[in-house]
Parts: sequence; C-alpha cells; structure tokens
Amino acid sequence: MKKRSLKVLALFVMVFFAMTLVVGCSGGAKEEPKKEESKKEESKVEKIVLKAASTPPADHPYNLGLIEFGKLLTERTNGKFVVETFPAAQLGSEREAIEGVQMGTIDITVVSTAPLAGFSDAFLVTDLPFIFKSKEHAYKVLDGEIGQSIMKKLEGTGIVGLAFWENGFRNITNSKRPIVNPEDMEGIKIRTMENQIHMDSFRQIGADPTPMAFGELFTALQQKTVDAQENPLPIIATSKFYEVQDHLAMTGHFYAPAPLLVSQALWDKLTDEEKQIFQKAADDARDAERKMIADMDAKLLDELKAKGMQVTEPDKSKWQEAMAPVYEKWQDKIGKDLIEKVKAAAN
Ligand code: EAX
Repeated sequence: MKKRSLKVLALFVMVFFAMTLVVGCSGGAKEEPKKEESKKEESKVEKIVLKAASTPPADHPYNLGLIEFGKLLTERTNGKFVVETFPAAQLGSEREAIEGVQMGTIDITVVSTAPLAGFSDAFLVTDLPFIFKSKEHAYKVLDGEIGQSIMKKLEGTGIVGLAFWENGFRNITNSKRPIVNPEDMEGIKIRTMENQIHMDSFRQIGADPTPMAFGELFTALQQKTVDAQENPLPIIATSKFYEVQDHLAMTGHFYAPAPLLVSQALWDKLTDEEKQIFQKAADDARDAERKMIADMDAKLLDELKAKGMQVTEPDKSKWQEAMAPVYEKWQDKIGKDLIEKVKAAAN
C-alpha cells in the first residue's frame, strides 16, 4: 500500500512538474514571437515624411501650429506620418507653396486666403474689408457650413482644404507718418498681398498698392521701395518690421484666415481612417494655433510700442465706409447671397 501510494505521489509530482514546464514553456513561447512580431510590424510601418511650407519666420504660429499638427499626426498614426516644417519661405512664396501643393511636390501649407485668389474664387468673400466684425464672427462662419462650402469649392484644383487656421486682423505700418483717417493714406505706397480685392480696397482710399511676395517685404521696406505694409501683429513682430517702420495704425481692415491645405495627391493615398485622423489633427492644431495668435496679440501692442512704434487707434467705421465701394465692385463675382450670409452670421 505504502509503495503504491508513494508511486502515485511520485506520478502526481512528475505530472505536476511536467505541466508547469509545458505551461511555462508555452507561455514563454507565446510571448516571444508576439514581441518579435510587433517589433517587425513597427519596422515594417512605412514612415512617410511630409513637407510643410509656410512663409513667416519659424517662431510664428503658422510654423508652430504645423509642428503641433505633425506631433498629433505622428502620435495618432503610430509613427507612420512625420511632418517636417519649412518656415520662412524656404520652399518659396505663398503662391509657390500653393503651386507646390497642387503639383504634389509640397504636401502641406498654411497660407493667407489672399494669394489663393489666383487659384480659386472660393475664398474671395474672406478678402473683403471689414467683412468679419470679430474673431467670434469669423470662427462661426469659417468653422461652420459656410466654411465647409468654401473648402468644397476647391474640388478639382489639386488642393484639399482641411481647416481654417488664422493669420488675424491686419493693421497698417508705414515709415512716413501717423495714420488716423483713410485720407492719411493718400499717395502712400503700400505693399499688399497678390489679391485684387485688397488692392482695390487701398486704391479706394487713395493709396498706391503694390503686390509683392512676403519674402521680399522686409528688404522692400528697408530700402523704401514701399512706404507701408499691412499685417497682423504676430507677423509684424516675428518679422521685425518694427525695425524699418515707425508707425502702426490699428485699422483691422482685413481679417486673414489661413487655411491648412494638403495636396490632393497625398489625400488620395490615405485610407478613410487616416483621412479622419488628418482632419481631426487639423482641427485640434487649429485651436492651438488660434490660441497662440490670441496670446501674442494680447501682449504685442505693448511690446511694439516699447520697441519704438508710434501707435494710432483709427475710428474703424470711417475706414469701413471709405472702402465700402469695393463690395459693389466684387459682389457679382463673389455672389451677393454669400456676402449676405457671411454678414448675417455676425448676429
Ligand atoms: O500669410 O503675405 C502676407 O502678408 C501674409 O500675411 C503672410 O505671408 C502670412
């Protein structure tokens, strides 16, 4: 009996160890290939580097927003998409960046709507003087149905518009004199973006507008090829225009949205899931970028004054009235309905 029970015990022990061994081994064996597989999968994930162009300096929110956009894309695609940014017009002017996106040689860009006028009529309504009463008004229009219908009009151009980022309300700087009333602009040679509505708006108040690429602007101001330029405070500060312009007039005459554009060639290669990730990242980075602009706007007026700029606060209603005839001139091309819809959204 004793012998037999010992044998049974020995058998149990052996079976037990054998089982532990098998379970242990199989556990290990299961884990090992898993790790290797996932490693292989990671290295198999094709890394795609996307080129993102912008014209202002590297510390402007366009570039900082593109960096944020890239960070979100990389995180949300497990490292598949990486965005490399090229600020300061390294890849050319805004017009050249738009052309690059159209051809697929540049994947992504953020530009003002104004130079897009050479490619599509879709954005013209945003270029009208004093069309947006406030940033809230602009966001309501651009982030809503109207904004979506504007982006939709890009279909067939080789460009896909994902979201409206922001450049901001534009103000006039010049090297000649303080500007308070529209008449003060008489004879002032002002650089504008390549946009007929902007040029017409300045002609309307007797100024002499000259279109020019942003990359050439600092030198043109320095050499006095032009007397004046107009841009939001973050551009004036990051591009150091205060070094060559003494006067700043807070006219806020145009609100410049800055659409995030990607090339159709890239877009067509994405899966539906990736398209959603791109769209969400574009919206999230838009919020971050707008916040950067707001934070800069809040402190820059004082900083620019401290740097020696003489600041005037013109009565905007006078400027609005003086530039108003531009609406009549452009309403057929833009669509009276669209203009009215945008205006109505202010209420
Ligand atoms: O879009 O050209 C301009 O004045 C623009 O404001 C600038 O490049 C950012």
